[in-house]
Amino acid sequence: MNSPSRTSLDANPLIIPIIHSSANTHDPIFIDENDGIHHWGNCSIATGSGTVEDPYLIQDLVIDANGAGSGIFINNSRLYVVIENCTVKNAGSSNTGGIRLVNCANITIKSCEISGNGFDGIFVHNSTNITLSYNQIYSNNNTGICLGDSDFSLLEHNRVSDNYNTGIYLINSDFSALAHNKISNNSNTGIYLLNSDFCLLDYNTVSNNTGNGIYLENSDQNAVIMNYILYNSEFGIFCNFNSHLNDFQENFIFHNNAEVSTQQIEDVNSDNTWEKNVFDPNSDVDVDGLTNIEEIERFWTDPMDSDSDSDGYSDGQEISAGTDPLDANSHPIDTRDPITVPPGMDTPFRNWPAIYAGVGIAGVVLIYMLIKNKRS
Ligand SMILES: [Ca+2]
Ligand SMILES: [Ca+2]
Ligand SMILES: [Ca+2]
Repeated sequence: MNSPSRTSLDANPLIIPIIHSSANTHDPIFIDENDGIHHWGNCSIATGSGTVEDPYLIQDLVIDANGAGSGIFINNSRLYVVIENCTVKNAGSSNTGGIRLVNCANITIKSCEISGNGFDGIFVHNSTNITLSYNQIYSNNNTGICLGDSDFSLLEHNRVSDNYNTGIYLINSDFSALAHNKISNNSNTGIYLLNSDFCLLDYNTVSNNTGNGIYLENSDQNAVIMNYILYNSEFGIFCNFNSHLNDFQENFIFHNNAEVSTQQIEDVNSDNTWEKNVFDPNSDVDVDGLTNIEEIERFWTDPMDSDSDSDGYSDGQEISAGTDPLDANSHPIDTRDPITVPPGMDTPFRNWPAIYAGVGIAGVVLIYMLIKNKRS
């Protein structure tokens, strides 16, 4: 196998999946379960019955809102709904979303392309148990994803880029999990938590945003772990006043705030925990022969794991040999010198993505709190 030729953080396919092309154009969709006309039972485009086993399904549509209202607006719905593989564009310019959810629960939006809308890409208000995954949300005129007064949401593997305000904005939204999202080139903060507590942010890449990478204001007891925070114009992480008992661990925070100073973080409080964060792009934390920045930016290997694909050969050995450090079936032919993983590189947090499905967001947050209490 040829040596990987990977040079762009933006192109990393580990973070962004391929979105299927959509085909069928459709008018904007409005659902209101409290409305005698616009309830799910009258929505001819949706299949399913709204149960967990058979959710209402809106699929494979191209929706152009023609500059007014939202592309898909769901109001007062607690039935189970999946919106999948839709393209939504050109929503109006005030309090709209490409997709807007108000007073909703149990809705999943996945693998949708949401761009060129006049306000937020996805706008969720006063809702719970909302899942946003594998969406591409870009070039919207305000925030990419805005959650207001919405607890217990899961945002994973979304690409949120080139929006004209903050990338992901949580307001009064507790117990939410943001994992494996790529948040880049937005014209304000990457991830902004305002009055939002007990959230988990892990394995996100937050890069090249115009403001701070991650900003916490009046937000307590959040966990910010194993994120890559790079090339943001202001601080990598800014923990503003009245943000207490937050936990910042094992984040890689490089090349932020370059125009002002080399200071990567700002925390005006004294009771937040900062442990094992990495600020040197050119060190080699996992001792595999590749620098942190090479692993993150060029080879997309795990800078905390010397053998990213667990095939017995270190990432550095594989790059030198021209094999793929992200494919266990590709490794050097010579098996005489397998590496051992340096002790202390594993942490309980590394397994969290795998247990989301098993225990849900509340379970993950609970486990985190138990670990934290045990350690303190
Ligand atoms: Ca390394
Ligand atoms: Ca390997
Ligand atoms: Ca390999």
